[in-house]
Amino acid sequence: MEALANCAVLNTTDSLKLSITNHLRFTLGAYIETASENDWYVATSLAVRDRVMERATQSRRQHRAQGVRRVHYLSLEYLMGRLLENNLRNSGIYEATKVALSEMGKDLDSLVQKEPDMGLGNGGLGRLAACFMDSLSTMDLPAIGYGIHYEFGLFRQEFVNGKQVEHPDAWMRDGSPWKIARPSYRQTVHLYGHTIQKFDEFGRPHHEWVETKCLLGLPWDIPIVGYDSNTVNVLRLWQAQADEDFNFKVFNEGSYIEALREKAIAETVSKVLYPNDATESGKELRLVQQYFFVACSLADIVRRFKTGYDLPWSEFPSKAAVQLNDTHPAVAIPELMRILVDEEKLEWSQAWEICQKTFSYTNHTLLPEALETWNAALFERVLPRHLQIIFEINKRFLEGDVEARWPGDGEKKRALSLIEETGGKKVRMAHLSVLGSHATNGVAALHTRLLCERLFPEFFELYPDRFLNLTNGVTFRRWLDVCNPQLSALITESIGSGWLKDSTKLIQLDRFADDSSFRERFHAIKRGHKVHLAKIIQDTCGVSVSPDAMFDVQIKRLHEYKRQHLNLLHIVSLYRKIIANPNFEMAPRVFIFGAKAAPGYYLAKNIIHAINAVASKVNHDPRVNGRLKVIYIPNYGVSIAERIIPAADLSEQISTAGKEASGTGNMKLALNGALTIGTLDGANVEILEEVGPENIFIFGLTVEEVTELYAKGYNPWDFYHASEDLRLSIDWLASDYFTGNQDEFKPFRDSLLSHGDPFLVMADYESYASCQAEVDKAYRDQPRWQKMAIHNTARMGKFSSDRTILEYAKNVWNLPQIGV
Ligand code: GLS
Repeated sequence: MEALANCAVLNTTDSLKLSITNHLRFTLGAYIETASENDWYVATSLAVRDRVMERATQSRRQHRAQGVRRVHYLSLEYLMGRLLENNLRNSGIYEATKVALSEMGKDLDSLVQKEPDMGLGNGGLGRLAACFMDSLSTMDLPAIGYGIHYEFGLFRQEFVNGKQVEHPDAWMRDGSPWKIARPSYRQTVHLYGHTIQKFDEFGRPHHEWVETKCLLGLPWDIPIVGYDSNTVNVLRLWQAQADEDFNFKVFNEGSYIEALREKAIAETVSKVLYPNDATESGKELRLVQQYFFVACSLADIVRRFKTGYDLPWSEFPSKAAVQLNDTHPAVAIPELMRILVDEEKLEWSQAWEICQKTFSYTNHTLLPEALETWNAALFERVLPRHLQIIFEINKRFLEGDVEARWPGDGEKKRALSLIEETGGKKVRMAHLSVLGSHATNGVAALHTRLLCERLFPEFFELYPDRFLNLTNGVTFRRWLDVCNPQLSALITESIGSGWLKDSTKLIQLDRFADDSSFRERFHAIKRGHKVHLAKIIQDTCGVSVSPDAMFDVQIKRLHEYKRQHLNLLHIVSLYRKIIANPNFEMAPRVFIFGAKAAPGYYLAKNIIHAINAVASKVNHDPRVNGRLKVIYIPNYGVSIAERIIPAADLSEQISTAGKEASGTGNMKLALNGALTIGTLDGANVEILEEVGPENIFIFGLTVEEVTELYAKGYNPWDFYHASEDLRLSIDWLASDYFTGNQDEFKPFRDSLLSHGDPFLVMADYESYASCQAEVDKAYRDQPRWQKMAIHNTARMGKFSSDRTILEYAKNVWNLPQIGV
């Protein structure tokens, strides 16, 4: 690989062998003969890391020397998965390392499995951040990712009698070879305390934040290796530590135990990731986490600006762009104002201009329950100065732009205010994010339209030019090259290399859909992955499934709006039909689920239990006779996704229209040749545009039809009475048949009937079931299905995160691509 020519000598098999054995002997103190598999994994990772670090240092130097603008990606979540194989393939030394290890009697593929997933995120939002980090390095963009070094990532899921049980995920109990401590860049963070007004010698007032508690932030750097590029950016994660000074005082007062208790409390700040996806939690610790990582990151950015350049503050935005990944880091806006006004003594208006030029904000959801608000009293206790600043921003905004545009209009002021006044004062973090940024984007075309029309209509009216769409994407390296190297090789053989870095080239594969020998090879690769997944299913679930059945996959967080229960009702209906008619004909299907529910989300957990209960009946019922299997793979995460996605035939993307901002699993599955059954929601709309209506299965109400239905008055009972199939399926599921207890799935049934069916499962059921019948017909015509699958892979070029990131770089950050 040309980009690595300068270190070619380091990348030979011999050099890698030497490096690995040196790490075994000198870093780990292990004998080659007796080293454990884990030792070999660590030594191999360190050998790779050595090669990568060299380039990380070079990248940093070059970025500094050229004085380029950098983007700083602030995200509370990064769902990285495993790093070794990705880093090997991205840096072009996978084959050499495989040979080096095999010459020493080791199998790289099994060492790779030793690495625990770095699961510092909940779902799509966190995985998107990880894909973006990959694309930023690959596209040679100067970037730093900032986040929290959680000691415990997303919980490990287990099923006990079909119910979800959560266990801690101690992902770095044994350390991690990929992270490097940077104690010289430690930061101090202040919290709590109160503010006082002081006056300078000219009688001008200013604010001081005093009697605070302090925390330290220790940065850990993880190198991010680009594909076929020399740029290595870093992901910098902050770990909370107690401030020694603070503890000393208590020590000196003689309370040793109390001092250590304070220390332990301080360190809980980076202890654990909040396990809610797309829901707000409102807990004090969460606010402290948000501020902690934001304050550390901004201090780091400001340090770099002050030490790297001798420039006035007005130039700050020309060196630093800061992207807010959802509202979670929105407290960065008042924090930068505090730094500029209170510490650097800038005029308010100048500071505000700098803020708006620096920040940009991505909205990831329209769900009302996910829009973060903070109780003002809580906010004031934790961050008293920041609340004052937010009030001041709000006052100037309402008296300025809003009054000028809508003089005397109290309604408009209420709608736009950063403070919600009903039911106790609350800070609206989304409004703060829009107002403090020069750009706000949605993550798919439909989502952005709804953002402008429904979520922020007044802001959109006031500042239309600040809104734009940037449709999500996924990295083709992890989601094709790493997880499906066989397909990656077939594509390269067919259309040449280059498509992994320029995804528009993938369309050249389209014509191979008509080539039967290509179709056979494409199909053989899919079948190979299905055989592999069948083995995993046998090992983890104890159920045998046929690789010739259709693998129908729904993998994503468990949430009512994603409608796993719609899928389940259809399964129950098939089960009933099979039992009622022993000759019922259908293509054999394996329904595969993977999903974690937030631990406090009662109904989601009830749905998990229902899926498992149906699975255990269906899988053991001889009357089913191989036509149906239901599998719930426990502990869904990045690594298991890498096994499921290449093996999927059908991709379930069945959210209620208007609820899924984008989805990214939909892109990964289609890229690997799965056909989508989906609603016109999120990025499905754009997938339809790309693949064409003949290569996708669309059903259900559109956003407009959903609105109409509600306007008319939605009554789920109407649908219950109108469809015998639906009625029998729901009632059977809620009976004692599946668990022996007729109350077990009452919450499930109630949510769909007496509680109003908020996500329109009943309304969409018939359309879904008949669309599934179309899917069945298509699968039974294998040549047709395989053509459709190839068209899906070939037409996914748009959904590379490289495209997304280049759009951010051009339309939001104004960043140049820098070859290192
Ligand atoms: C999410 C959305 O729910 C997804 O539709 C979206 O693909 C993802 C990335 O933009 O962001 N928002 C969220 O809070 N969690 C998500 O996965």
